[in-house]
Amino acid sequence: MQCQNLVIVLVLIVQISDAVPEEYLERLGDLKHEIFDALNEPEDVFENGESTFTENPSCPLPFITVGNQCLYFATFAEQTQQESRQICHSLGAELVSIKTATHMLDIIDHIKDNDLGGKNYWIDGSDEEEEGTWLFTSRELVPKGTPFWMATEMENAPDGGPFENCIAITSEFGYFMNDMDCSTLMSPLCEYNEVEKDAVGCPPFFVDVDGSCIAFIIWADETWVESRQTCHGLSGEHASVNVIELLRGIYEYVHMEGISSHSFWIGGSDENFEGLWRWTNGDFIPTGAPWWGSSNVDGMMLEPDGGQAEDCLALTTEGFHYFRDKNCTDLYNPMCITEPQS
Ligand SMILES: *[C@@H]1O[C@H](CO)[C@@H](O)[C@H](O)[C@H]1NC(C)=O
Ligand SMILES: [Ca+2]
Ligand SMILES: [Ca+2]
Ligand SMILES: [Ca+2]
Repeated sequence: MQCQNLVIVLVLIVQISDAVPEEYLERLGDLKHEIFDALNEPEDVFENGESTFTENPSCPLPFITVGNQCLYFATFAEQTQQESRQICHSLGAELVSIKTATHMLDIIDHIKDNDLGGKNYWIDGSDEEEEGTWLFTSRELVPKGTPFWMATEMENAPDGGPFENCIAITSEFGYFMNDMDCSTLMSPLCEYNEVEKDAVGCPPFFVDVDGSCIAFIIWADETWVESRQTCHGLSGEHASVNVIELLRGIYEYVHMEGISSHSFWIGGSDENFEGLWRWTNGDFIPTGAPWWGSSNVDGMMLEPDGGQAEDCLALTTEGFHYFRDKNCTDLYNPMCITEPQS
C-alpha cells in the first residue's frame, strides 16, 4: 500500500510539473501549495514509518487520517458555508459532521499539533430550516452542550438566534462549535465518506456534471488567460461547453449547490479573428439560440455584442449563465474540464 501511494504521488507530481510553466507555478500560490503539500504527505509516512498522520488506506488524497476520520483542512479557500460545502463535494466529501466527543477532541488536538490554528473552519450543521433545530446534512440532530459548544458561566452557544444559522469552529472561540452568520468567509473542513463518491469518478476538485468532469474554481478571481493556466495546473482544460445538455447541467449544478452568484470563464474566444468563436482546441463554438444569451445593447439581439472590446467567453450570474462575450481582463472564476478516471 505504501509503495502504491508513493507511485501515485510521483505520477501526480510529474503530471503537475509537466503541465505548468515554471513562472505560473509561483502565481498559483496558495492553491497549488496546499494541493502539493497534501499530495506529498504520504511520502513522509513512507520515509519515516511514523508520522502524526496515521496511514489509513481508506483515506484518498488529499485527505489525512484524524482519529478514525478522513479529513481535509482546505485552508486555501475562504467561502460561505454553502460554498464550502460545494468544495467538499468536489472532493467526494461533505463538511465534517462532529457527532461524538472523541471526534471533537481528535479535531482540536490535530489543529493544535499541526499548527492549523489562526484559521476558521466551516463544519456541517445548520438551523436555517427551523430556528433552533440544528441538523446535519444527513438530517440527524447535532449534539448540544458539553464538550461540543462554546460556553461561559453566563451562557452557551448556540445563542445567535435567526441571524446565526451555521456551525463554525474558529480560532477566536477556541475551536468550540459556535453558531455564526452563514455568509461569513471561512475555510472548508471536509470529511471524506466513501458514500459521497460520484458514479463517474472525477479527480479531486472535479464533479460529474451530465457525464463530464467539471471543476468550479470558486475561490479564484482571474482573467481569462489566468483561468486557462489554472485549469492546466489542475491537469485539466479550460472548459468547452459543446453539448447543450452540459450547459443545462452547469446551470442546474450552480443552483443546486448554491454557487449561482459566481461567474465563470470557459474556454472560448474570438481573440485570434474577430467574430470567429473557437474553443481552445480550435473547434468552432455554436452560434445563436439557445447557447448565447439575449442582449439589449442595441435593440433586441443575441450575444456576442462586444465586438473588439469583448473577446472571451463567460457564463455570468447577471447573464443567467448563458454564453456571453466579455472583456478578457474581467475577473471571474475558472471553469475546467477533464476526462473521467477509469
Ligand atoms: C478591458 O477592461 C480593461 C479594464 O477595465 C480596460 O483597460 C481595457 O481597455 C478593456 N479592453 C477592451 C478591449 O475594451
Ligand atoms: Ca439560528
Ligand atoms: Ca470580439
Ligand atoms: Ca457581451
